[in-house]
Amino acid sequence: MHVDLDYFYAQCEENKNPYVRGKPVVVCVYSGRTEDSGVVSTSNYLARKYGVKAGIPITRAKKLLESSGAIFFPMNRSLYEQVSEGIMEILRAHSDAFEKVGIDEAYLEVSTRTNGKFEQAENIANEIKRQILTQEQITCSIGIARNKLVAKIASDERKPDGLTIVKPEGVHNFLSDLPASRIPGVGKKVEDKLGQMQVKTIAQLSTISPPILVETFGKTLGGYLFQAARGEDDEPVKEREQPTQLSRIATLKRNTRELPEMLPLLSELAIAATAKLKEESMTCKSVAIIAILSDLSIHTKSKTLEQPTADEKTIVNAAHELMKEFLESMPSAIVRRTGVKVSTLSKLTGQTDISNFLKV
Ligand code: DCP
Ligand code: CA
Ligand code: CA
Repeated sequence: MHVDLDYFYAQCEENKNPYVRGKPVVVCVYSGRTEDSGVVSTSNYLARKYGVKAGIPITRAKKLLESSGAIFFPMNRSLYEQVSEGIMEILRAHSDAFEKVGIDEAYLEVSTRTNGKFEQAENIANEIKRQILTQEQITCSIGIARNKLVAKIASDERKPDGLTIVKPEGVHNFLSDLPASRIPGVGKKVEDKLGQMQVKTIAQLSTISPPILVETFGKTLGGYLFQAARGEDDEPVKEREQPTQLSRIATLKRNTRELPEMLPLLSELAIAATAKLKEESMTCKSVAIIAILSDLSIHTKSKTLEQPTADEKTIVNAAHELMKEFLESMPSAIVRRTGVKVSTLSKLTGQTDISNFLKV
């Protein structure tokens, strides 16, 4: 089963700001250079009717939506991460094995709990939809098939709030007329090359011989396209391994050893590392700062916390303290890049822990 949340960031904004319902909604990544510079992260389906979609410049979106009453939001990643986390818990509970593949999608192995019966998988899918809607007011689209590839293509077939079941005997029919670009990994570049070979649909792709695919796309991609055109895929649903540490690194505006000059960036990195920690439902027991000096030498300084935490303030303060100590211990250090690393991670499990954790 592949589950993908519908117009995810925009749907989160609709829920948080109910007054926007019925209007085009656009979530923007402002670059900060001029007032409207930046790109669209995503938009709701109404905005998409005007041609506004992920990746287009904000200025273009504003023109397309002129006098439509559209509402523009800056990206609020921590909100979306919180909503996502609640949903992933629901999905995990309905799976034999669970693989999150992004903030808004996941694969669920359900073969064991359904005895391989598609009817039972359909029941699970409907139950998942109901729970996500009740708990997080979010709609999703689900694809069910005998492998990840076909399930993923199926989840994209009827959006929003779709459920598409492709039984093994139906794979060939399902795929045939779809454009080759519906195959995951087939972007603009591959699509263009296929176009030059007169290949538009998946059925047409399946007529191209392996040597030609390999010659055109290389061994890996060529081999993948050959199998994908036939709906073949034997990748297992992989439980993702838990990370043991997380870090965020960035370059300072200019080389410096002035603490006040570094603190804003250091705080930002600590906050980003904490956000990731929360996304993974984890805590850390150690915090470290990373300093890459003007001579490109790399230094770290770490400390162990009194107790495991995912508290932003604690982690930011620890990073500040460590950088202060580092600069004092290295009187000649001129810092070029800086980072924050959290380690000794552990997983928070159980519903009560997670809800407590969200209040932190
Ligand atoms: N995203 C982004 N920039 C992109 C694509 C996506 O910031 N170029 C973000 C915003 C999306 C989220 O990732 O809400 C999930 O991406 P999807 O491709 O699944 O798109 P949506 O969920 O927005 O829409 P759909 O209903 O088509 O799945
Ligand atoms: Ca989505
Ligand atoms: Ca997605």
